[in-house]
Amino acid sequence: MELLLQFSTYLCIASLLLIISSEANTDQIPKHYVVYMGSSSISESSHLELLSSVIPREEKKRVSLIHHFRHAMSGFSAMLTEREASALSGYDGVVSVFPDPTLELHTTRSWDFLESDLGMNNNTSAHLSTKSDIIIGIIDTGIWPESPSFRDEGIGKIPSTWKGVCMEGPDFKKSNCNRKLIGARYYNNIQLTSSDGKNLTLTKAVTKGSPRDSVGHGTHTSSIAAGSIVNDATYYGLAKGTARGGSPSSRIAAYKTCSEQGCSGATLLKAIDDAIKDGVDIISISIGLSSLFQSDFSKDPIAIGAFHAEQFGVMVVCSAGNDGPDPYTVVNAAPWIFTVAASNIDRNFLSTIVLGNGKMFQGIGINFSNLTRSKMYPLVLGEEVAAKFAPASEARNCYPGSLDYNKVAGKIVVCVNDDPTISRKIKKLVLQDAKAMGMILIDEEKKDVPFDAAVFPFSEVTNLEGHQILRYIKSTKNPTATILATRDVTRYKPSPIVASFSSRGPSVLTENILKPDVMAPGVGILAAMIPKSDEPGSIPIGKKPSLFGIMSGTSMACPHVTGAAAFIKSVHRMWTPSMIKSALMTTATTYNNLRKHVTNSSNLFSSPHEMGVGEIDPLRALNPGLVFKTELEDYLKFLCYYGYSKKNIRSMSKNNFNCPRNCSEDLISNINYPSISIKTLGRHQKAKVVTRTVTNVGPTNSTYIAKVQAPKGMVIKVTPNKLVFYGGIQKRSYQVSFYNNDAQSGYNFGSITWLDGKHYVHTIFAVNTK
Ligand SMILES: *[C@@H]1O[C@H](CO)[C@@H](O)[C@H](O)[C@H]1NC(C)=O
Ligand SMILES: *[C@@H]1O[C@H](CO)[C@@H](O)[C@H](O)[C@H]1NC(C)=O
Ligand SMILES: *[C@@H]1O[C@H](CO)[C@@H](O)[C@H](O)[C@H]1NC(C)=O
Ligand SMILES: *[C@@H]1O[C@H](CO)[C@@H](O)[C@H](O)[C@H]1NC(C)=O
Ligand SMILES: *[C@@H]1O[C@H](CO)[C@@H](O)[C@H](O)[C@H]1NC(C)=O
Ligand SMILES: *[C@@H]1O[C@H](CO)[C@@H](O)[C@H](O)[C@H]1NC(C)=O
Ligand SMILES: *[C@@H]1O[C@H](CO)[C@@H](O)[C@H](O)[C@H]1NC(C)=O
Ligand SMILES: CC(=O)N[C@H]1CO[C@H](CO)[C@@H](O)[C@@H]1O
Repeated sequence: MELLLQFSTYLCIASLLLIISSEANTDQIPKHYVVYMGSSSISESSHLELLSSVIPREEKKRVSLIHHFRHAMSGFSAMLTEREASALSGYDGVVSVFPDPTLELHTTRSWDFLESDLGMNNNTSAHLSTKSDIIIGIIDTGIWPESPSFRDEGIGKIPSTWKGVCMEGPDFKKSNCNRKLIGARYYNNIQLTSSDGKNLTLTKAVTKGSPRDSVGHGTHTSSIAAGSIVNDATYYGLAKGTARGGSPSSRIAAYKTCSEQGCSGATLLKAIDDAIKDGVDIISISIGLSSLFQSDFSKDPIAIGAFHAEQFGVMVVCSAGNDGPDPYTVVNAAPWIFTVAASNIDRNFLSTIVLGNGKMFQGIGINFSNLTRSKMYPLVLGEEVAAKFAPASEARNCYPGSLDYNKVAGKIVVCVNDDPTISRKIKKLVLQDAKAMGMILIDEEKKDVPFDAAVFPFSEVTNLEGHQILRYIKSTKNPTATILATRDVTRYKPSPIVASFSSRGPSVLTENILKPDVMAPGVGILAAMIPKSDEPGSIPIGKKPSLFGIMSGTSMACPHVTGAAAFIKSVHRMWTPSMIKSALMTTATTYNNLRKHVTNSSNLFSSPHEMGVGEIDPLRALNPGLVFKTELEDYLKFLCYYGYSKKNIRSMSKNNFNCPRNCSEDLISNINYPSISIKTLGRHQKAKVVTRTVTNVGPTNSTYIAKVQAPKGMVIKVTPNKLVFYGGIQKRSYQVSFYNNDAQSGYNFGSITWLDGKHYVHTIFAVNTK
């Protein structure tokens, strides 16, 4: 949506300019472009020379770098016409040139959810006792430094490896940084100011910037990853408990690149470059391109930035996106990115509906309803209170303008959710505006994500319960109901389940890497919030704006994994990003708290395309036994197999890397990744053989035996199926052969687990059989 909005704004500007300057062609109007030049070390003046070689002399003003990427990677962004951009892309050393894309925050403001327990494991003693000098860079909407989650009591000196800054703004002072929030940067928005097509100049935003968060997203994600321990955190009495990040003693550096409207890709790339230079250990990005407009890796700022971060030993963790449950919606799917799907947790929020006949339904939602069981209110369907001339289909859905306010006042209205473009929040506002008493929403799809209706009585039920309520309404002359205040229930079963909104694999870019990688809590997460009071009715009467808020999205799942990775890194300082990723992947669980296989929100078996290899278990991940190291060479080979030109791959690698002679897309399955994906395997076709190498990080002398769980109709062999580590031997390789005898066509899933009696090293595979 945001992207579309951006596009149309741009078109508006563009057509305006056309009218003013009739000879200007759209492809001659300069736009913000990113020019990516790999790892080459080229000076600013050479970049400027490059620019002036394509920009006409009379438009010299445009020979200026908006962003200059010069630490971890090489390149710049500038205002270019389409023709100039295309000319530049042919130059030596230029890997790609692409228009600055707008990326989305992976949460939706209308989804204000609920749930607490930032802990991924109830046994938190291990997390809490660890001192951590790990620095987490959060690239997001900035930070609200006054939140109790960013206090620095009990936290040691600022790590000596920190080389960043605390930028000031009108509402942000150097003293807002401390030993917890050690750094903050912001980037000015780029604005086009011009009245003619030729003299388009650009000015940095007139208003002075600041790292302060005015959206809430960055404050929330930062506190999930590394918030300090805050006792008695609550959202107006709900989800009461201790709030804390996954690694409460890690440090936070905030990079503000986004506003509520989205994020400039060029700015994001600049922030990644800065964060690497500043000395962060892990970068957390709850942002991505829209799944509808995914670019190739060489034109995706997050993929480019993460590739170079990896070369500097900096891990990049990203959200998978909120475009589920359709397949092929996962974003941030490059193999050097840790891609996170979202699950619920074992807490839910029930809002009881009581009907006039005494029947009760446990709907889901957060509310501060002041209704009681002793008084009932008239109950109507949206279409029964439709405005004159409003189509019944719109009134059923409680669309804006479709209801007769006089008929709605004082009643509880039942609405359906046929069309997801009108959000729950809008329907609620319609009814609240009409002075309805409350709302019952029938919605199969989003019920797994509790909606925060604040003071308005609200409850959401499935189609099954909805039918019973409809039957009751039809069965009586004066149907009545009430909706009681929300209760939070813990130890909710089953959990985890895959959130319906979580984006699904496989990746549209390559099906030979399994994505998403893992799953973490992302539904109804209680974390730090900016205390806002601008929305009427969002705060219960007599209460102050809450310092904590409940949100859902893969945006919230991502920093859980960031915090877990920081926790592991604080114990295993020398582990590389791929070792930490492997440890979190091979120890993840595919079982829920009923000891059954994890399901999705339709109560069906959840596949690795929904949840990756499973829900993370950070305590187990401390001691994985064996790890898969994915090295730079693996990633460069990946690019060769994927089809990048040898010239571009050379630009991206520092040392002169040569692609293998034989490159084909199916060799991607062979890079040393902690999971296996095979895009196609024909029936009775020669067995597909994949090699993996494990590194022993457990006891020096150990023996592992492979246990295979094969899907029906497939023959899977592991050779050797016993790995012996002794003396100086740390690494062992093995091969897995996949043979399709008569497997059912489509994706088949299974696992190979290495066991030594103490550790299990669980690897998941996905094979698309034809
Ligand atoms: C953690 O487990 C203990 C019992 O082992 C229980 O008393 C406590 O309430 C649990 N805490 C949370 C936040 O679930
Ligand atoms: C919690 O974790 C610690 C350290 O991992 C362990 O020693 C302890 O037994 C655990 N306690 C519970 C209740 O699981
Ligand atoms: C562009 O701006 C310069 C001065 O900044 C002016 O002299 C020139 O006429 C302008 N060109 C057009 C096409 O308006
Ligand atoms: C749940 O998984 C099944 C397949 O196992 C799929 O058909 C269904 O669409 C999924 N539902 C959701 C909400 O993801
Ligand atoms: C509930 O509170 C609202 C104000 O938020 C008030 O207008 C209404 O009368 C109250 N309803 C009942 C039943 O107390
Ligand atoms: C190249 O790879 C293909 C498929 O991966 C394989 O069949 C072929 O034998 C290889 N050729 C050489 C020369 O290695
Ligand atoms: C490991 O095995 C070697 C013999 O292969 C033995 O010499 C050594 O003591 C063993 N080390 C441990 C820690 O058991
Ligand atoms: C979360 C929630 O709903 N809290 C309040 C709802 O309203 C009742 C009664 O007014 C309160 O007791 C709850 O604390």
